[in-house]
Amino acid sequence: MARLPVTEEELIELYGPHLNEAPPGGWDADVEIDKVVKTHCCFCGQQCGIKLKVHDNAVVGFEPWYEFPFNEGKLCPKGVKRYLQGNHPDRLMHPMERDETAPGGFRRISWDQALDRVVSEIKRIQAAYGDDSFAMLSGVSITNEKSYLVGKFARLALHTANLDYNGRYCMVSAGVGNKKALGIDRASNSWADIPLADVVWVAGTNIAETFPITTSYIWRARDRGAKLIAQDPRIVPLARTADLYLPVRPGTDSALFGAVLHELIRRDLLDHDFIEQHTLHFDEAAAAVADMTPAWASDITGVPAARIEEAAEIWGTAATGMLLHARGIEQHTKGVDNVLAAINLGLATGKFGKPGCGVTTITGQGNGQGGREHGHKCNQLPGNRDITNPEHRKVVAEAWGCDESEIPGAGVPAVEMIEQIHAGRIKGLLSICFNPLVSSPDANFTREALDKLEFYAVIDFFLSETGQHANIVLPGSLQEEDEGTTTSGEGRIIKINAAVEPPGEARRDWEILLDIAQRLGKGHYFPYENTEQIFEELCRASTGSSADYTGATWKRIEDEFGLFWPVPEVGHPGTPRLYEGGKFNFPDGRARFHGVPFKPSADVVDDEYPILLTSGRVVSQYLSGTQTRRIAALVKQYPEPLCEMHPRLAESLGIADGDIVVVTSRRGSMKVPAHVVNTIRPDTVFIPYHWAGKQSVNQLTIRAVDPYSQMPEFKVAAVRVEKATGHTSIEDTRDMELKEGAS
Ligand SMILES: Nc1nc2c(c(=O)[nH]1)N[C@H]1C(S)=C(S)[C@@H](COP(=O)(O)OP(=O)(O)OC[C@H]3O[C@@H](n4cnc5c(=O)[nH]c(N)nc54)[C@H](O)[C@@H]3O)O[C@H]1N2
Ligand SMILES: Nc1nc2c(c(=O)[nH]1)N[C@H]1C(S)=C(S)[C@@H](COP(=O)(O)OP(=O)(O)OC[C@H]3O[C@@H](n4cnc5c(=O)[nH]c(N)nc54)[C@H](O)[C@@H]3O)O[C@H]1N2
Ligand code: SF4
Ligand SMILES: [Mo]
Repeated sequence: MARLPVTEEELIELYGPHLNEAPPGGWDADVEIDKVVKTHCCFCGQQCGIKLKVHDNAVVGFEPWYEFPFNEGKLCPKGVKRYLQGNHPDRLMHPMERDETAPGGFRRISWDQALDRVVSEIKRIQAAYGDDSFAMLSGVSITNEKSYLVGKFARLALHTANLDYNGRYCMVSAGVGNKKALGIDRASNSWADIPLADVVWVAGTNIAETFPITTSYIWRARDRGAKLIAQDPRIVPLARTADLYLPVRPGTDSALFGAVLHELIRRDLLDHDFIEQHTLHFDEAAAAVADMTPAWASDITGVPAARIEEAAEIWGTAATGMLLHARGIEQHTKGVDNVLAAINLGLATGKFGKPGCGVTTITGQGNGQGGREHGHKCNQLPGNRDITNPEHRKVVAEAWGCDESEIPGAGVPAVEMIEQIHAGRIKGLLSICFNPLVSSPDANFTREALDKLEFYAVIDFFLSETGQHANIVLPGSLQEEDEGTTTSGEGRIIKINAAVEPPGEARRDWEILLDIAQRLGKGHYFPYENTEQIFEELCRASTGSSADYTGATWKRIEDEFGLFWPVPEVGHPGTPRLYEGGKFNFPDGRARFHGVPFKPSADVVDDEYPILLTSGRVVSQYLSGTQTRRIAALVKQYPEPLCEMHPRLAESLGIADGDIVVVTSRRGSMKVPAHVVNTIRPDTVFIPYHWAGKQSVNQLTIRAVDPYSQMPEFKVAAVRVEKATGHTSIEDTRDMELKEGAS
């Protein structure tokens, strides 16, 4: 095992001396608790219920919240330790302005100075280069209320078309696929359906590490005798217990799904009545897979033909079944194709709209579901409406009290936005809740882009790696410092309760946005006194849309442990399971099959770059790591990135476990210790992506995107791997300068 021994000294060297110093008064065990607040975990899309313990305006501990039905008190390591971040000494306490002469590169300024500068730069840049030259990037760790507000703020206060969000790297391929095939972008079921499935198929998701609480739902299905199929280039923990493991080569899932559909047709394991009554275009899907035999797919995917046939047999003969997928099949230039190919399998066998049946993406980010409904995306208005559709624009203009002509058109998606910054077309940027320098593909390019901005302001509670490039830093709020709602991966709208006030001069995110709008002379569009008023407007704006919150109220959400949208009218009970009775969200009620041809990935292996690199997560770290790299107990669990590789590959390259290796793609290079494990394909290496600078795997990834969703291809890059030469130690993996254009 390559994991390095981590001493206290090493931790301090890596992360500074203040890793989780106790707040004044000490941690939980020693202090009297002023109050206990029922709320939810700030991290992943499961949004587990948790009770936070508060003392003297600091969160000092937690208790399980057993009554909350989704997780019934269970939490993963991140949920258990989340309370430690709020008191971290890196917490931003006052606004700052870039000043190269000041220690750390920033000097403290007042809120008035900071906001005046932000507003004058917005005005200057827009006057000189046009409104769209000032862009905004947002994220979905923020609540529904704030997501809605950001959408309206960017369009009406900044008056820019160029708003996009970090879900562009997360949920968009699933979103486009869901809307194209089913008409609604939401998980097809509440998780209560998982235990009712006779087969659970997990494709491209490391559930035990990324959605740990979902594991218990799958165990319940297995207790009833359900079969488990796992499709992943790595034998992830859940796959180790699977009835059928499909060791798919990265980037080839649509070939595998296609061959399964081919087999379902060949063996006539289809639900003909369902196809006839509730779907369209089956013939197109069938024609596309006519030549996709298991033998053909085996060559492409590396999965033995017999296993592909067995998958078809298990899925096609089971009375009920759920297919759960996540970024492993979605973060590709054919992410949408993969999603459509997975949905085809559900439609062909009638596995929708019934207990224990569905094909469902597992939403990643905390509010990755709600945040993709309320107008955050570059081409979207609230209620998951289309910003280019005149009808949709009219409805939203009415809800916003503006003239339709005031709403700008579609802007550019995140990767293109970074490219436009690089090209000098976008000159100014405001970001909230996004750390694109760590999380975007091709990090060297992103860094160059950030340095070209004439003005950049960031709203965050820690100074992220991206924030270090800002001209103005505005200290915003942690999740537990504000009130609102999120929508979990199940589609359950839940209530986030404030436990503490923002410390020092930090302010709630939404108040900062309102203040900027006011100073831009657009305050009349944002007359809110609290976030509940924003929620009420959001619900009204969603009426009649494909993400309908009309009947939701904060009170009902709290009283009923959440509400599953659509809630199309007051008193409506909510909709845990979509598509009941085979009714899909199109005027004719029919789901759409899609013909999905197989396409290769953007980055191809050759003699120079012969190995496939894929990237993802480990259980103890969260996303770009801004938050979890500041929590000592989580850092200790997996302190730095490692490069997983199979013993056979390691041997052929003369690499032993723990050796420092150099991984080089056509875009960049990094040094990282090897972690030799027999749970990965021998043609593939895996590096988790939670670290910055020279430890960032995104130095290697490619900017190619899916043509429908503009999702970047995080899951496939061609690389070469070599043992580092000369005397190389772990320090070199931390110190190596970023290389530009390694090829
Ligand atoms: N601990 C932890 N949990 C998290 C997060 C976190 O950062 N840390 N983030 C949250 C968020 S925002 C997200 S999006 C989710 C992500 O959740 P997941 O999608 O489950 O996580 P990943 O590790 O990105 O990728 C999942 C799996 O895809 C596999 N994979 C790679 N390439 C391919 C391929 O071509 N085909 C197939 N079939 N599989 C492939 C990888 O081996 C990996 O095991 O996790 C959420 N939960
Ligand atoms: N190579 C590779 N790259 C990837 C992925 C991968 O699998 N491989 N996965 C992609 C995926 S799925 C995702 S979701 C993205 C995520 O990428 P990011 O969205 O960039 O990651 P986060 O760490 O969530 O960054 C959010 C920032 O917002 C701040 N923040 C969090 N909550 C709040 C809040 O309430 N208010 C304010 N003001 N700020 C807040 C945090 O401190 C942090 O600085 O990364 C993507 N990048
Ligand atoms: S599973 Fe997700 S929501 Fe639940 S405790 Fe872990 S990180 Fe938090
Ligand atoms: Mo994500």
